[in-house]
This record gives sequence, C-alpha cells and structure tokens, in this order.
Amino acid sequence: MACLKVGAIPVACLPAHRHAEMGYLARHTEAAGWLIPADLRGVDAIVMAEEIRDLVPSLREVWVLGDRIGRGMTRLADLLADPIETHCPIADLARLAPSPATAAVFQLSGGTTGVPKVIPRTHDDYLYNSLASADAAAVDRDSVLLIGVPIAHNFPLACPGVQAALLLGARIVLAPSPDAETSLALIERERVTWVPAVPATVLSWLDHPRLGRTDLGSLRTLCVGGARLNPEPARRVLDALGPVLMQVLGMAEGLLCYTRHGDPADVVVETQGRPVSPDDEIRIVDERGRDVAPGAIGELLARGPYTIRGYYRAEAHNRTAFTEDGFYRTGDLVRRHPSGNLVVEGRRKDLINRGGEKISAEEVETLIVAHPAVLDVAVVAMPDPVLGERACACVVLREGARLTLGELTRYLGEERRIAKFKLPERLEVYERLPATAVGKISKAALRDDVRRRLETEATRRS
Ligand code: J2J
Repeated sequence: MACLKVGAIPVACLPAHRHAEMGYLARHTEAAGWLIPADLRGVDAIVMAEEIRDLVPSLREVWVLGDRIGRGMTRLADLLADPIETHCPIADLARLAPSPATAAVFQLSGGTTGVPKVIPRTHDDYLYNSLASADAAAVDRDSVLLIGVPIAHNFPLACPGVQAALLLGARIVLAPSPDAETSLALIERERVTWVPAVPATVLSWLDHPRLGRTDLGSLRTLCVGGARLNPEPARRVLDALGPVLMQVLGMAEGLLCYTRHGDPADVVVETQGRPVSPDDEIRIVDERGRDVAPGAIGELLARGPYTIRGYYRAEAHNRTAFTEDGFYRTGDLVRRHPSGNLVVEGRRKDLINRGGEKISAEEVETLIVAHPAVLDVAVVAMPDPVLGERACACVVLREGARLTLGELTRYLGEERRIAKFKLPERLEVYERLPATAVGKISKAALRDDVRRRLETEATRRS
C-alpha cells in the first residue's frame, strides 16, 4: 500500500517462486528492491536473494523480515524503527503521488509462454477493478473478508479483495492457510462474511468433519473461481451452506465476471457469471476470429476499462495475444448461457490449471528438454479429483537413457530451481510422441492416452 502511495511498483510474486522465477522477474522488471521473510517455507530466502542480487544489477536493496540478514541487507524492523519523517517530511512523500495512468502493480500472467508475462495494472484501472467488483460481488464497509490464498494474486488482492476492503473500510482477516480447519475456525470466530476460494479449497471444506460443527451464520458469500467449479460440487455448496455461492471468472489481465446474489440457483450453479462493468466488451469467436452463433462455443475476447492492452516489455507476444483493435485473447473457450452469463467449456491456451495455479506447459518443457536423458517432451494436464488438473510430463528418451519421475523433479527443483507447484507429478515414457495432421505434437492425443492409463490403473486397484 505504501508503494502505491509513492509510485513504487510492486511485482506480485508468489511465495512459491524460486530462483528461476525470481531471477527472471527481477531482471525483466529491473526491480530495485526485494522484501523477503528470512525463512520462506523452509527455503533460505537470504541465500536466494544474495545469489540473485549478484546477477541483477538493478537490485540494490533487500529488506528482510526476521532477525537474520545477509550482507548489505536491511532488517525491516530497523527500517520501521527509523521514522520516515527524520529523512523526508510526509508532505514531500505526498508530492510523489504517481500519475493515475501509470503502472501501479505488476501482476503475473497465468502464462502460456516460455517465460512468465508481466501485466501492468495502472492506478486508475486497478482502482476501478476493485470498486466495480465490490459492487458486483456485494462487498461493502460491513464486510469481513477472509484471505487464505497468497495475497499477491489478483483475486485476493483486487477482486474485490484487500484493495476494495481498505478503500471501503471493511475488515480483512489474514489466514495462514486456506485449509478447512483454519478457515472454518476463523469464519466462526471473526464473523467472516466474504471468502474468495478456488474449487479445490471448497471441495476440501465440503468433505471436512468440522463443517457440520461450525457456526457459519455470518457467511454471505463464498466466491469461487480460478478454475472450473463443476455443477455437482456447486450444488453441494448450496445444500451445505445455503445461498452463499458466487462464481467468478477472473484473470489478472483484467476482465471479471461474477454471478450475482439473487441470480436463480441454476445460473449460480452452472455459469461463471457476467462482466462487472457496463463498459466491458466481450466477443466469442471461432478460429478465424468470427463471432460464433448464439450459444455456441468459441474463444473469449475481452476489451474494457480495466483490461490491459499489452504485457510489459513483450512486443512480439503482444502482437498475437491481442487483436488489432485491442481485444485481449483470453485463450478460454466459453459459451453464452441462455441467462446471458458465460460458461467456461475449456481452453485453447497451452497451460495446466493446477487448482487455480497456472503452469505454462512451454516453460516447463523448455527446461525438461535440456535434461541430458530427454530427446523430446510434452507437458499435458491429467485429471485430478480435487485439484482439477495436474501436470504429466510425456517424454521420449535418448537412446539408452533412463529417467524416473524422482530424477526429473530433482533436476527441475534442485538444479533449475523452479516453483514446486510446476513440477510434473507423473512421467510417461514414449517411443515417439503422437503427431497432428500438420506434424505438431498432438497434446489432445497425449491427454487422452494419459487419462486412459489413469483409468486402467484405477480399475486395476479397485
Ligand atoms: C474456469 N476457469 C477459470 C473459472 C479463472 C478472480 C478469480 C480467478 C482469477 C484467476 C482472478 C475461472 N472457471 N471460474 O484473477 O481476479 C481460468 C481462466 C482464466 C485464467 C486466469 C480473479 N476463473 N479461470 O484465476 O490470471 O483460464 O486469474 O483465463 O490466475 O484462469 O488466471 P489468473
């Protein structure tokens, strides 16, 4: 929040990010400072920051939360003990107030490309984003929001999230984890009214014995998005918790769709909502960019007051990620429900949606193909009953080479040092990868094959 006041741009990194992501993002954004806890989920973040600082010339400052610091770093506690007024009158700081049309926050794209894409959200668009979604999603000054997902994500930060809560004077409860035990206890104790969640979280709550023992009378809205919530668990939410369900189709690039309280139950259960702004323009188009017939499936394009027109420093990618007249190609396949709301039916983009965390297939493939045992690779989604999808690496090995899943994940995690959620959770070895008519790897055929193998294993077990 202080950064926003003075025009410093926070990069919305995740606690799961490691050397690979942090190094790339620091360099790409020319980050000047890094704020870290000394211990980051068991990883020594000080050592990580020292290493990356040595490689990234722009990175001058590292502030550490905790007692231990590295060379040339600053303890956050010392910074706080040294009042800003002794260096610079508050009035001078106020004069730093940034221009509304400049970048406020760098969000990160769920991404389909070899490296993460940086999304410049401006002060004016992000403010509007928060307030317009508060209006649609029924957050006001009496709301109490429970935030259990990493706070830098667009959803808990700005949709309507922490930003709208602070703007409107609502209350925020920060949970250390979204697990059922923690969340349900906090909802009861803090009289929480509004909870953002991914479908995997909701499923874990529905199955948890604590659910029946908890007073959830304060809860008005369980807002679910980030990945598809199937109608069956959606109905179970209504049965177990009453009419609190709200679905959201959101994206860090902008466009936000919500179902609304007061929508008929079937609309809340079956659709992912409609845009928050009367100025949002959406189109549903076929492969040649023509509008599909009403109710047919096509790719969702979006343009509007808070949807970006380009990624940061990504000229080549921007030429294909946006239409000539400025629509963002979401890569999501949707259809219009008779109610006018959108239903997500699939996607055209090449990513794995692991319980709401997005994994770019290309990013992981580029690393895997550099492994000495690997000749060719495709990373595809495999179905998972809770997370929705997980990543499976399909590889062709070099002659005489061998590779196990353990070796592959050790290589990716310990040598290439990528975020843990991106590690493949299954390895399939092929003689050759199936091809499409034009000779590209057929990911559809691979997905089908992996699904069949999982089903066979499941029947064999039962
Ligand atoms: C199916 N797919 C969905 C849904 C997002 C609120 C909620 C989520 C995000 C988010 C967000 C989906 N059903 N209900 O930023 O403010 C998939 C789509 C979409 C992509 C965006 C928010 N809700 N998705 O998930 O930038 O594929 O934002 O294009 O991480 O998630 O991912 P991301």
